[in-house]
Amino acid sequence: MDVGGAAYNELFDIFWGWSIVVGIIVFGWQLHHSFFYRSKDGEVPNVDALKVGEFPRHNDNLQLELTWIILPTLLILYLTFISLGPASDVWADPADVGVEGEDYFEIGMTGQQWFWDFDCRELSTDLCTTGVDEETGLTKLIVKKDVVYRFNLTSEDVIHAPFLVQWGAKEDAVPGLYTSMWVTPDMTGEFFIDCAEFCGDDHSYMTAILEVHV
Ligand SMILES: [Cu+2]
Repeated sequence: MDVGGAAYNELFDIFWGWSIVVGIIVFGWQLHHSFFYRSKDGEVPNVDALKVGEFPRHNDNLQLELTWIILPTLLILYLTFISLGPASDVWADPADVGVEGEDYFEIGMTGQQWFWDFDCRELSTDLCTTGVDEETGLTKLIVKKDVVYRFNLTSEDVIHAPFLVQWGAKEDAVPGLYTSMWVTPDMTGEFFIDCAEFCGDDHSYMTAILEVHV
């Protein structure tokens, strides 16, 4: 069962794949034509019979024009369609994505200019511990690998957005509102939780440390 980032990572790969296919066709086409249609030494100039101010209709190719309109349109429609899925993974009711109430752990997360504050509630166990990183002075959240976490987000002042790049998870933290973000850490180690919404002078330093243990 995957909640949150996994679907985005899959999408990322699909978009990469299609970018490579489209890139090869477009750049290959351009390179080929740049050399193939170059005028050769001694060639009669203006073989296409072009006239200044006159559109060269005799070179029209309706089939080709339709192809380069229809194929990219279909590709974009397909990519738009598959992009809708992960959005519902992130915001769906957990029961709809196969997570029962007791199968996930909720962590309160509050953004403030310019740090993140975590709340493991009184349920604090090895599933969730908070602290301060001695080396950097940043707030720290310690969680367990392969546990489904639901972050309940809000803000004390302006809009912030925690971004966990390793799991493709990012959501707005809005003052006066509760939003949520699902993350299932599947790697151990220390990671940054950055702010992805410009929130003032020290926005670029608004980082917390996420430590994931086994
Ligand atoms: Cu911020």
